[in-house]
Amino acid sequence: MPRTAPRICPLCEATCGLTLTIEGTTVTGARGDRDDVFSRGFICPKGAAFGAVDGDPDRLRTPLVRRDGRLQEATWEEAFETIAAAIPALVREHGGQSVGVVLGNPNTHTMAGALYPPVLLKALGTRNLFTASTLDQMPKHVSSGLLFGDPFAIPVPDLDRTDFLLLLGANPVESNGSLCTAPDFPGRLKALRARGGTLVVVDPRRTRTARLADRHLAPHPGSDALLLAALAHTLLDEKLAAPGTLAEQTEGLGELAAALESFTPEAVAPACDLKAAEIRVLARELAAAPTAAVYGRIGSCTVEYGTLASWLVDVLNILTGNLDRPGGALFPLSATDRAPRPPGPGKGFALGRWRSRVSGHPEAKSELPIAALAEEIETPGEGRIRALIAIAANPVLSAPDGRRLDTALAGLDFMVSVDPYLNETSRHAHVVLPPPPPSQSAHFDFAFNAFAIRNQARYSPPAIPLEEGRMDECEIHARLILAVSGLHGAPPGAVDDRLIADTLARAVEDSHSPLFGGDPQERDRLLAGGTGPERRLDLMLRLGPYDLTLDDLRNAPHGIDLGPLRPRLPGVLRTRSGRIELLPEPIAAELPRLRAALAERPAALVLVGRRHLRSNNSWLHNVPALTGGSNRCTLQVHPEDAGRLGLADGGRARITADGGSLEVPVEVTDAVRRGVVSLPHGWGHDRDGSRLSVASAEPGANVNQLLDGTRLDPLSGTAVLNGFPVELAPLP
Ligand SMILES: Nc1nc2c(c(=O)[nH]1)N[C@H]1C(S)=C(S)[C@@H](COP(=O)(O)OP(=O)(O)OC[C@H]3O[C@@H](n4cnc5c(=O)[nH]c(N)nc54)[C@H](O)[C@@H]3O)O[C@H]1N2
Ligand SMILES: Nc1nc2c(c(=O)[nH]1)N[C@H]1C(S)=C(S)[C@@H](COP(=O)(O)OP(=O)(O)OC[C@H]3O[C@@H](n4cnc5c(=O)[nH]c(N)nc54)[C@H](O)[C@@H]3O)O[C@H]1N2
Ligand code: SF4
Ligand SMILES: [Mo]
Repeated sequence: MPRTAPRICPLCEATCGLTLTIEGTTVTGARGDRDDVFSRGFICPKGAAFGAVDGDPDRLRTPLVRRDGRLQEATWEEAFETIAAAIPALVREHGGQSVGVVLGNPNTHTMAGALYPPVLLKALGTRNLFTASTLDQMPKHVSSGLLFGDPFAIPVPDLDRTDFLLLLGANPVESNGSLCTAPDFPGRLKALRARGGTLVVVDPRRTRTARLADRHLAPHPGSDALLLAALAHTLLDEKLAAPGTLAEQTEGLGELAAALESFTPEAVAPACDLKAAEIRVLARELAAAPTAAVYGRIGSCTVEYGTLASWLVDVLNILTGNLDRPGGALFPLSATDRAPRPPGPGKGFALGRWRSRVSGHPEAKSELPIAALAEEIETPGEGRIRALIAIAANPVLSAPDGRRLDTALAGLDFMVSVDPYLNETSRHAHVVLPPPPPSQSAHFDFAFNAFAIRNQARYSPPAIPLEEGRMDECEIHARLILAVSGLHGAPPGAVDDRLIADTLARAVEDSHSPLFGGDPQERDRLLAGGTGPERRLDLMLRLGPYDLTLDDLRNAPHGIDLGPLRPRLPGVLRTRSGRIELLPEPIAAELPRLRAALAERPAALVLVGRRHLRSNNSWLHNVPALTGGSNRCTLQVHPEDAGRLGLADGGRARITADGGSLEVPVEVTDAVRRGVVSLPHGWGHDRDGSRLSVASAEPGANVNQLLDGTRLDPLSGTAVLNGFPVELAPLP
């Protein structure tokens, strides 16, 4: 008899509640959970394919260990013994820096990825940390760090209540949203318009999101910072700025007008390829809306002025008085956030506390640019990365210049991959540790609840018991930490016990903590859950703002609603001044670079990316239900550009940029603007030694091979993945 079980979907940031149908130990179906307090039954084609993703026959079932140069099946004991024999010795001889750590996107979709990597980094004592953030949202962390003193204090648009949404460089109808967790984002955009609100989309492509909008502006890629600066300039110049009570909490308001002086609509119009008049109209509409939110994502982050654009998004939210008010952009308060404490000055946020060894890139949020990983492995000298631990990461496809990284990874002394697939990256490992499929893992959204448009908490226990021979991903991480620390063989629960004891010891001493004053051992005995990670989740909930426990979540399988977002200023601020720092020094120092862009002539042809509804970065191309149809790796070219260059729809072209050239199929479409071509990322599954039988049959081309890793947003170290110049030529 089939049974059902709830499971939060881990396939994108929307975190929809699913109802899985299970026969024996197989997921045979998935539908939206109508009772889920947040997603209310919404599901997309990826969630509907949960069973196929979960049951992909190419998923690894056992660890792999390299013997005689070949990866072969091994026991867990052998796998961890191999790690224990390699890493501690390297650290002893060459120091912790000799081990690099790469963390990929799915870490934000697993409990293990939230709970253990910080412990691993501490155990190794390495500063060589590289993550998908420097291919993604690092500019937003940096701007929030500078403005609010906390890189995780990222305001999210109040989608369900706003009157006006200005959305830049995001296509939530296909991506389902990012840094704005909102199940059924498309439905919420339609509802915004249905209640009389306005949606303006800024994107060089006429996306499915742009098609829902009242207005679509298609500027030249990479020019968002200029456009946003001109909007802010207009608000100040036309005396439309109305920060309201935010003014008292903000430093630097008075200096802003001078800092943005050059960025008049007329001055930015040529570089943006927009009309000055339409920029002025937009600024006036933004100011006139009863409530409004400005929101920027990938297309405003992974660009040349990503940090400035991210900063300007919140400058506009502040100037219009919309930051921290219902209908504007608010700070969520998740169930595992620290319980609020009295406002006051904090430690602030510093950039560039250390630099990368080879190119001297400044750290941001304790990370180095992933675009610089290959050179840190290849370049000889003290501090070279000799071993790598990659967890849920496929940088050979997701980061610039995969061919160079391929060669670098092949030259490592030792590499571990925690990954369910043998793919472009993990094929270089000496040990591959495969996590179980998501149906066999418990789930809680540590990351995305902190970016959700409604406060809520949901927990999914494993829908299916762990299969014989499998190891829970939390246990894999804990054992990995023990193995690299020279403690191989100790019980994995020791890692959690130690953390719980430390946290409790601090909490009982902290007068602002909900657990202040008790006896740590007694508190420890209260923690529910059979496993270390469950006990840690329980502790975080008890230390959180809502007086919740894990048992509360267990007793509410469809989640607990914690209400709409509420104003949180000044409590969220951790700046040294205890106020919003509107014009921080690193930003002011970047503005001359943006000013210089006013005079630059845009390249004749630049490339931008795109996402398909049935994709997820590099790792869902192996699921037949999610491939084919329009989900193909084609180069979209505007008809006029195609005509000028002699390209035909369905033909092939050679595309060339800094990092190399690719042969790609051409799709002629006016969905991209003139002077812009679009190629999706995550393709290029044509490398030997991987086990991706479906994906390798239709490999596609790796767009990141067009980059050489030198184009970065300087403050955040984020790779410029959008708006870089390319050349195109037809192929016979
Ligand atoms: N040109 C271009 N490049 C881009 C982007 C772009 O827009 N344009 N987008 C960038 C962005 S936003 C991101 S986030 C990065 C993503 O970059 P990465 O994180 O490097 O890549 P992913 O494809 O998300 O997958 C990472 C790996 O996680 C594995 N995995 C899947 N599920 C699990 C699990 O439960 N546990 C573990 N341990 N592993 C798992 C997959 O098999 C895969 O090997 O790509 C970036 N690259
Ligand atoms: N289906 C699907 N969903 C996903 C993913 C996936 O791969 N597939 N990946 C997930 C991940 S890791 C992330 S980070 C999120 C990302 O979520 P989104 O930010 O919504 O990502 P994209 O769909 O890439 O949208 C970026 C848009 O920016 C536009 N753009 C490019 N350059 C510029 C520019 O200079 N200015 C402006 N204004 N726009 C520009 C592109 O045309 C594109 O439409 O999606 C997540 N969800
Ligand atoms: S929108 Fe995202 S979370 Fe929801 S079902 Fe689709 S992939 Fe899963
Ligand atoms: Mo991402």
